[in-house]
This record gives sequence, structure tokens and C-alpha cells, in this order.
Amino acid sequence: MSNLKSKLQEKIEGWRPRTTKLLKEYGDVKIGEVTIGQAIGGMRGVKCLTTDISYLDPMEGIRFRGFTIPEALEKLPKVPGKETPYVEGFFYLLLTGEIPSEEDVKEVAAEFNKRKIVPGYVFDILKAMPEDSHPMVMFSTAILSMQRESEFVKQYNEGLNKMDMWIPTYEDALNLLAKLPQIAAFIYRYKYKGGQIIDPDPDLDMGGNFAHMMGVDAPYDDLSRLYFILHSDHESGNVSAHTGHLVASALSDIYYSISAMINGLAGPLHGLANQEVLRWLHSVSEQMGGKIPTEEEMKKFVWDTLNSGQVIPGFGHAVLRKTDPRYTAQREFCLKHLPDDPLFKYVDVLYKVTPPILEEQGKAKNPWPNVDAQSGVIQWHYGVREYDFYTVLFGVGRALGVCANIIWDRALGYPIERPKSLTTDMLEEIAHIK
Ligand code: CMX
Repeated sequence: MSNLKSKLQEKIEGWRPRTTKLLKEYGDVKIGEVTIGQAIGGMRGVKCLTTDISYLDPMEGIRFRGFTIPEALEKLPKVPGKETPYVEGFFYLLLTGEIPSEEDVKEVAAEFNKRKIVPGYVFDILKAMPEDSHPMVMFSTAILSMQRESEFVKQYNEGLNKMDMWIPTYEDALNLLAKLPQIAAFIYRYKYKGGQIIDPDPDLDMGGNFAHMMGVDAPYDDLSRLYFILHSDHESGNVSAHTGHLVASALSDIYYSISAMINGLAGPLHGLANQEVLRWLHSVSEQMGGKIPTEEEMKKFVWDTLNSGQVIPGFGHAVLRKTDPRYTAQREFCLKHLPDDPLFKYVDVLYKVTPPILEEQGKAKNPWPNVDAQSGVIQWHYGVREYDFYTVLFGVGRALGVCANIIWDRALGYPIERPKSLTTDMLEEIAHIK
């Protein structure tokens, strides 16, 4: 058994009694109440999910296993000569809650390496899809097509003890995660680079190999590592993480669950916002004839968008109430590597003018930028300009966090998810309208 798997087993066995005790002895203790506003309004703020992989504080932002983004980036082992940590080491942290040693990271990287060969039929399926298929449809389809590989399904059909379900789920998760960078890069090169595919390099880490297969030079490898880490997890209530958890709760395997997660991520209010930001910035740029707008000019574009009943993509959040630290981490990357990029300057002006306007408009509860406000600009800078592709990158990262969550869901025996619905008549009765 690998170090990661045995460390995880040790953690799971230590953790299970805590969950069992809470459920058996304290199951009736209340943690909140639900209002009519929450039942109609997307369950905002309803505390009804449990995860230990990450926690999102509205004012501070995300902590992965207790570590802020700067702490995780500083403490995790780095690829030699590079500025960002191994994605593989970060996955170890998500799964076990511990910062891995250099040796641990090398072992996880080797595990990923040995599982990364993508079955040939996946590429055949992608090639057979209509030319105008969105990259997210291609990504989701590729993942779903590999469901026949599921170790969980094989073992389940042979009769699998509930306590052991995490084991084939772990195998499925590692098998899938190891393949995602190559599938993503294939979609990019097949769709946008005349089908000129670059084979993986067995000597590179996950982020380095992804940059290599994309055909983009350094520091795109560092950017890829940063990007996958930042997008991995945002506690479990967001649409992609929640969808993955929900589908897995029916004991659907990792392939079904992660494909469904990708479909949720593809919505413009969620992961697709990164491509929407670029679309929006380019329409401003066209109208400005390429000139950087003044703050006054940018204010007009923001108001025009709001007055036409549309949202400003990349701003606002359902939980956060301050600038997203994932935005800040990417901004720092921009300040270091592309401070003079014209689109980065657009984002900067937008950052100055948008929050006060959203506050003045008085609708958005959070006027500050989120993770998607900055990410497309960096891709554009490094020549990845087909912005329909950007959410696939988000998907590769998000799969790390959702897989870690699903493994733990199985380990702790979380049941099938099934909240209760009420009718409008019932709500009116409760509100004494009738
Ligand atoms: N621009 C304009 N209006 C906005 C807004 C924005 N960026 N953010 C919120 N609002 C509006 C909402 O549309 C809503 O309007 P209505 O009352 O007319 O329905 C009102 O303000 C209240 O919304 P909220 O409670 O502040 O925000 P929600 O929790 O409902 O939605 C989110 C959160 C992210 C969907 C929303 O802020 C939004 O649409 N942002 C733009 C899209 C975006 O950047 N999404 C990416 C989020 C990060 C990610 O998941 O990837």
C-alpha cells in the first residue's frame, strides 16, 4: 500500500468515531434554522453539509485543511527551481490534512504517473464530437466515457462492505485525476491547434506536464500549478462541489460524479464566469479601440451592463464578503510576471471602479472580485486565447477537491442526500398568509 493510502487509512480510522459519536449521541442538537427566504432562495447560509477538506470564512476566504492560501503555498514542497508547489503534494494535504515531506510528494507524483495513460477510446470519442461542441461538454463526456473503468463498480458488484467503499473510490479518484491534465490539453490542442497533439513527458510533475502538453513555455507551468491549487476546493456548498457530493451520495462512482460536477461548473454564474469576464473585457476593449479606459469611462461600461439587466462577471459571491484571496493570489502572479499587460490594466481599473458601483446599486451582497475576475487575463497573456477553454482548467483543479471530498464521504459513510421540499401553499400557511 502506498504511503498516501496508508496515511489516509490511519486518518479515516481515527476520524470515524468522531462522526459516529456526533450522529448517535448528538444527532438532535440544532445548528440553525431555515427561513422561507432560504427555502426559496437557493438555501443560502443553511448549515447542512459537513466537510473537513476546506472551510470558507466570509471575511477571510478559503482555508485548505486549516491553511490559508499564502500559508499552503509557502509550506508545501516546491518543484525544484520553481516558485509554486507540486499539485500532487497539495492533493496529499487535502486528503490527509498534513503537509507532505519531499519523499511523500515524490511518491504521490509517481502514483499519478503510473495511472496517467488515457484509454484510446476517449480520444476517439472526442474526435467524433461535433466541431462546435463546447470544451466543457467534451471534458464532461470524456470523463463519463471512462466510467467502464470504475474499480468501485467492479468491487460493488462483487459485494463490498460499506466500511471499505472508500478504498476503490480512492483508486478511481487517483486513476481519474492522473488523466485529467492530458484530456484537457488534448481538447485544447485538438480543437484549437489543428489537432497537433503533444505527448506527455513522464519525467514532469502534473502542472509541468500540463504546460508541456499545452505547448506553452515557462512560467505557464508555475501558473498551472497555482491555478489547479487555487481552484481545487471552496468548501462543499458551491454548485460543482455540491453536485459531485450529491451524485456520489447515491453511490454513483467517481466518473459519474466528476462528470456531473463539471456540468455544474459550466454555468455562467459559476465556473464559466472566467470566460465571461474575458468576453466582457474584450467588448470594452473593442469599444475603446484598444485604449485603456479611464476610471470614468470604465464606470460607464459597468453601469451600462447593470442597467441592461446583466451581472458584472467576476464580481460577487454567495458566501464571501471581501476580495477573494484566490483573486489576490493571481493578482500577485500578474504583478510579478505581467504588470504591463493591457488586459491586466483593464482588470485593475475594473477592480477600482466596480465595488463602489455595486454598492451604490445596492443589490449584490458582496461587491468584491471573485476567483474568476483575474484568471482569464493570465491565460490570455500566455497565448491561451480561446476563452471557451478556461473553465476546463477550473475543472481540472476542482476535481482535486471534489475527489478528496467524495473519498471522505465514503470513508465516513455519509448517506444518500435527500432534503425535504414544501409546497408554496405550505409556505403561505406557515407565513400565515392564508
Ligand atoms: N453584478 C450584478 N449584480 C450582481 C452581481 C454582479 N456581479 N452579484 C450579485 N448581483 C445581484 C444578483 O444577481 C441578485 O440580483 P436579484 O436580486 O435581481 O436576483 C442580487 O445582486 C443579490 O445577489 P447576492 O445575494 O449578492 O449573490 P448570490 O449569492 O445570489 O449570487 C453570484 C452569487 C456569484 C452568482 C453572483 O454574485 C453573480 O452572479 N456574480 C457574477 C457571476 C460570477 O462572477 N460568478 C462566479 C462566482 C465564483 C465561482 O463560482 O466561480
